[in-house]
Amino acid sequence: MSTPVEKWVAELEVLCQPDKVWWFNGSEEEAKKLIRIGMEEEKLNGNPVFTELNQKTYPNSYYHRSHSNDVARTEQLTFVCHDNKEKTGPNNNWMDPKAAKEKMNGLYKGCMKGRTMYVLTYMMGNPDSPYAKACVQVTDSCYVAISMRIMTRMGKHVLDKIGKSGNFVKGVHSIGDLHPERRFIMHFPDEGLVMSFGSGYGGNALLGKKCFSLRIASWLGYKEGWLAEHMIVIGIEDPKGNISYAVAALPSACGKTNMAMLQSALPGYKVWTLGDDIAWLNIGPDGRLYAINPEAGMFGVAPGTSMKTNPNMMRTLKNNKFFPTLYTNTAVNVETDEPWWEGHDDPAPKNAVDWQGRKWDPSVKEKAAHPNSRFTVSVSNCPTVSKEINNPKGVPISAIIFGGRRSKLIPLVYESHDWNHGVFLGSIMGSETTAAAAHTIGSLRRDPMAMLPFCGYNMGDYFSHWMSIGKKLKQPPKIFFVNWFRTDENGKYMWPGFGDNIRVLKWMMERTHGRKAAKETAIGYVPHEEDLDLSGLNLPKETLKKLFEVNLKEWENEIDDINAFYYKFGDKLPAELKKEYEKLDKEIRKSL
Ligand code: SAT
Ligand code: MN
Repeated sequence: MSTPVEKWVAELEVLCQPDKVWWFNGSEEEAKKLIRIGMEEEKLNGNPVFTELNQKTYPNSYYHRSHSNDVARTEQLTFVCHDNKEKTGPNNNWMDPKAAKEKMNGLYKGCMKGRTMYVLTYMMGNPDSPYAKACVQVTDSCYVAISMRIMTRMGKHVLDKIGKSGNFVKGVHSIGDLHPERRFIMHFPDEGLVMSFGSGYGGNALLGKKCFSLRIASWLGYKEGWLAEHMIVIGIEDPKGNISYAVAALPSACGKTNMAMLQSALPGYKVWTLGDDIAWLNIGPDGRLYAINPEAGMFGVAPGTSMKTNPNMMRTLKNNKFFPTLYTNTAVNVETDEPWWEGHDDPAPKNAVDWQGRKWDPSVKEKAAHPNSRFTVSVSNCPTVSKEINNPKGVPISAIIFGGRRSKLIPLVYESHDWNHGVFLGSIMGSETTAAAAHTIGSLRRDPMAMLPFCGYNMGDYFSHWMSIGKKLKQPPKIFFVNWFRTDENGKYMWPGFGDNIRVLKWMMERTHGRKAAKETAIGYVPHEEDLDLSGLNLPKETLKKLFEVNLKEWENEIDDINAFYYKFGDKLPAELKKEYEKLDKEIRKSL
């Protein structure tokens, strides 16, 4: 008698018609074999899938070049297929589930002829955690298979967990012919199923990541009473050795990864890394909020990463505990076989190939590395990895941090009045676009909780769900908002950022332990100037004052913009959020 997993895989074998089926056991030996296959047999675009990097300076590291049209998530081809459009919400593309499946099955028919179907059995979360979920993904890409080994907890033991229950999240992936018009990522939340075709890129193809751990998981959380969030998880240690835990959601290009591995500028303080992208938040038996990071690896943006911006990431990349580390679409120095990217500590190589394999030297105008080039590395290679990373219960959360990139208006840090007001702050989160995002520079994009592309159901219902979680918590975390990017009248950043952000984290921790008072304003609690630890930092009093300034007279446009944004959610917008909006609106109108 075959098990539910075997039955499901057998059906896919008939549909996709691979030459071979390879069930992964998750061992290092197997990963080494697969890397060999990627170097010697499997091809992408006529090139080997992997090439070896300098094993002396970058041990266990391999290079992968994607198809040049396959370098990022494709939101316009990503669908959330609930049985009706309203459940999916204005924040997602919708397709009728039956039509979506027919479309995908058509694409999958015979798509693995001449290829191997890799069967990956893995857990999101520590298998011993009550919050972990068992998953199975099939793929015909050895790059995807190896990436999943880094990003998840993979192995045959997962099959024992699933047993006869048939309780597992399913992922079907084929790289297809990489034609951008035949590239689809379909989610079926009620079935716990993701179908992906035509891309090998992280968020499109590593189905345990954004597809399952955010889109599908957020729906499971809605039904089961927990939250799947686009958040880092960190521990903040004080000089006495007490560690408090926080989660943070920041839009892209706001230093999220740097914060996850922050190197403290304050002596005696230390940040421990638990997660750099995704957090699952559950209410523990004691009524507190607990976080686990369902992932086991980091899929980080390479350009801009250096000893100056993120020393702990650079150290992680040189560590060789876990096999392997991958580099995708960076440049390569052909004299040293080392990866390189814009913003790297090493000077630009004189003799390199760029991310598309073309000869490159510093006189070439185009960038050597793709702006979204990435490394894929196990979190266990990180020198600041928390000893709680595998704690099945997760870590108790004292603070939730939202943030954005705002040149004006928003103080360096402030604290919400209470849970509902904190959810309001998350819901109006927004960031001014940078050159990296292909939008007008400086325009404001609202991205509630940094979840807009990742919430697997109607975002109005999602806001209500946040409200209901708050009601169930006995000791809700405090909610903060940060903005490292406020500028002065000359357009210069007023706050040094990076390792100095520990000063802000320190203030938050003092607030959560009731050790510091704060100034009440219409937008929330702002620190008293003397309460931010500026020791060793030469910051003029005047600057600090401006960093904390709240000038309601300047908020008229902001509140109108929030109103327009909220309008999109129609009747689904919870009454609690409307109330928070109206309170702030009244204060602003009063000040004008
Ligand atoms: O979605 S990924 O995690 O692959 C990266 C991204 O945010 O685009
Ligand atoms: Mn992310």
